[in-house]
Amino acid sequence: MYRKIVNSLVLMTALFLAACGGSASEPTATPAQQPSAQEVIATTLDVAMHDIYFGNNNDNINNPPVWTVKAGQEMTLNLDNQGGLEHSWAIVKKDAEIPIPYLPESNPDLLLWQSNNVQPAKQAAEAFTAPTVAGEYVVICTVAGHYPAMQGRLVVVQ
Ligand SMILES: [Cu+2]
Repeated sequence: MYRKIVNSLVLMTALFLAACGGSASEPTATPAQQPSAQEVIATTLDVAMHDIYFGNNNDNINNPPVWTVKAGQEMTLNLDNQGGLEHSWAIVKKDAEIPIPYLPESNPDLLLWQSNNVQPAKQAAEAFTAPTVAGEYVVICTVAGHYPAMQGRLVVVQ
């Protein structure tokens, strides 16, 4: 009799654990990692440059790389030119119309800020101040003809 009760308790415990185990497995599944705003907003931007696109993929027109910064933040821009051509990184004024192809000498007023040109296979670090007005800004390479193939987005948050 005693053994039967013990067996029943063992069975019930096993069933209970099995049931709990089934439901407990869901919370342990990897949750979607939503980075907090503080994790996203850095004071340093690392930008890879290629011929002729920013970032890792040659699809800047359809899928421009996005860099998020805080309005008015003093930023360090680390440019890594992995290409065989010179490249730059320039912030276009909000809602400005960018001619295609972009020619640097013809439209200097379009830009809020631009880096110096980085020579092939060279790196450069520059400082700039993020725009003070929140919003999305187009970033372009100002070397003649590289825009629109070479572009990104600077998202400025308050
Ligand atoms: Cu370029």
